[in-house]
Amino acid sequence: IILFTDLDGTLLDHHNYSFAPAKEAIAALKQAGIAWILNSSKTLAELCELRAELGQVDPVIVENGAGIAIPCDYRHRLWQLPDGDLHEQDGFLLKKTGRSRDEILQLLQPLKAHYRYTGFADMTTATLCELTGLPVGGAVKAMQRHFSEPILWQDSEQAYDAFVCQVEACGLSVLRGGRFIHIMGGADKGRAMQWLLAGYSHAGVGLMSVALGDSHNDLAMLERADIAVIVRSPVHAPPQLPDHPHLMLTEATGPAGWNRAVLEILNKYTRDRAGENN
Ligand code: 2M8
Ligand code: MG
Ligand code: MG
Repeated sequence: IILFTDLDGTLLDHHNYSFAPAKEAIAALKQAGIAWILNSSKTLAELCELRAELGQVDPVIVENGAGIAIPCDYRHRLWQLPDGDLHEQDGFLLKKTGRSRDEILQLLQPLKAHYRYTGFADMTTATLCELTGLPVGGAVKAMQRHFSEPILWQDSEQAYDAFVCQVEACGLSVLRGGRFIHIMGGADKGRAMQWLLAGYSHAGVGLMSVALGDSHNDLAMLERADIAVIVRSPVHAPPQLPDHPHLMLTEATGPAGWNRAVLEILNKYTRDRAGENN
């Protein structure tokens, strides 16, 4: 078993970013030695801080799948390093899967005059704190982006549909998070998950994958998982994932829902394993 999880609104409370209600399941994952991968819209700077707080030692996927960071001292846990250019940075082997933020900003430039929205590139730290409830240090880290541009949409829904068409015509894509729209340069959480999974499969034998998320930007990851868990959001309707053969929707929101779902899956998994061994 291997677990991929979103953070904001999923493992972290949408409003106060606390993971306290999930502590029991986090301890159970560690106890079982199961790899758990943070797969988030957040930046590497934000995730470095969170890894320390969570005591998480496995790889992380940053900026909605646009970057994959494997700790340098983690090589031995992977069967093989998946293909692709990796470069070393801050103690991680880093894989970039999409366009750079500079390229994205350049492609967006001509659209700016036609729609009302504010991107992180044009926001002050104070505004970002106000919009997200992040402390100043957290907002500074959220702004250290390399492969994606979140925007706050301030125009009509109709204008939004036209905007999405134009963004896609530029070769970019749009993912909706809990608060922002993320403009992406060809990456998503599902593709990054797939790439990393290849490193864990021995001779093509894969692990059973579990993914947890709360928003539209999690769908590509949830679709690829053997067990998909939609964590209920206190602020928006659950994203639609029709036809998934093994889908759960949590009763509780955020980290409380995460906690119960992970414990339930772990209990079942260890029961099945015990059954196999008898
Ligand atoms: C942004 O991401 C969330 C993900 O759902 C959103 O779109 O609402 C990102 O900027 C991330 O870096 C930041 O930590 C988060 C804070 O709420 O917002
Ligand atoms: Mg989320
Ligand atoms: Mg997220």
